[in-house]
Amino acid sequence: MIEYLKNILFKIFNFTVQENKSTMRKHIILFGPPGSGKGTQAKKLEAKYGLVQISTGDLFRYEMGNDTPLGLKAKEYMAKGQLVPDEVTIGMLQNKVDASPDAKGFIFDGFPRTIPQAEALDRLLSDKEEAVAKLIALEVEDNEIVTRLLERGKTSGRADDSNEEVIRNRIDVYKKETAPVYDFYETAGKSKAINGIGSIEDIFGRLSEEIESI
Ligand code: B4P
Repeated sequence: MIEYLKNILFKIFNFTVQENKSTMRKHIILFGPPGSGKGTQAKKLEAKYGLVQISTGDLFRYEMGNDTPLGLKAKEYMAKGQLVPDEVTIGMLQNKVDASPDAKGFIFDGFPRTIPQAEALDRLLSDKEEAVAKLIALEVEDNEIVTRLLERGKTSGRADDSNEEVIRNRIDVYKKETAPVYDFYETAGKSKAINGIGSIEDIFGRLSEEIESI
């Protein structure tokens, strides 16, 4: 009899856990230095897992392409390899999240890039009784980044990819202002670094493993 009751309780508990796991939205932060492949991988993950990619870099480039007031403001900073101010970035992000209430989850690509952005993201999600599930960082060394971005600069027309000094400044800004975001989520046991060197498919495989382990 006791064995029977234990079995029933186990089944109910297990069902509840599975149910929660399948209905909870998965929010992933794709992290790493400029040119580490966040945008490249986020698009592939979006297609595989049905998550919605939010790239703050792409959002700014869209605004710049349309010469909006936001775009004109972002242009000043991006062309020098600096970060766009937090208040501008956070407001834009909030609008984008609110515009996709039915998403299965988000892949935040290039956000958060500062501790205040991370705190704002946590607040925004906790207002919805949700949270970041995992931060996955792509590790790539400086010289590889410079090579990749100068190569992309030949065809992208992006001012921030066109000279080595600006690219090195972006790497410095990453180390000073963005890298602490890794530690911020590490204290909650949510950060994981993976090797960002190799073929795009190999890196995609490493990322998929991390996402499926959540
Ligand atoms: P972003 O647009 O976010 O992007 P990124 O740092 O240039 O590159 P990403 O890591 O996405 O690399 P990608 O896949 O493209 O930022 C641009 C600027 O926007 C920032 O400097 C900042 O001014 C502003 N900004 C954005 N978000 C902000 C925020 N939250 N707060 C404040 N300011 C913000 O790959 C790069 C290249 O490498 C590509 O050419 C790709 O083909 C190649 N590549 C990718 N994977 C490869 C691999 N495995 N091997 C070889 N090459 C590879």
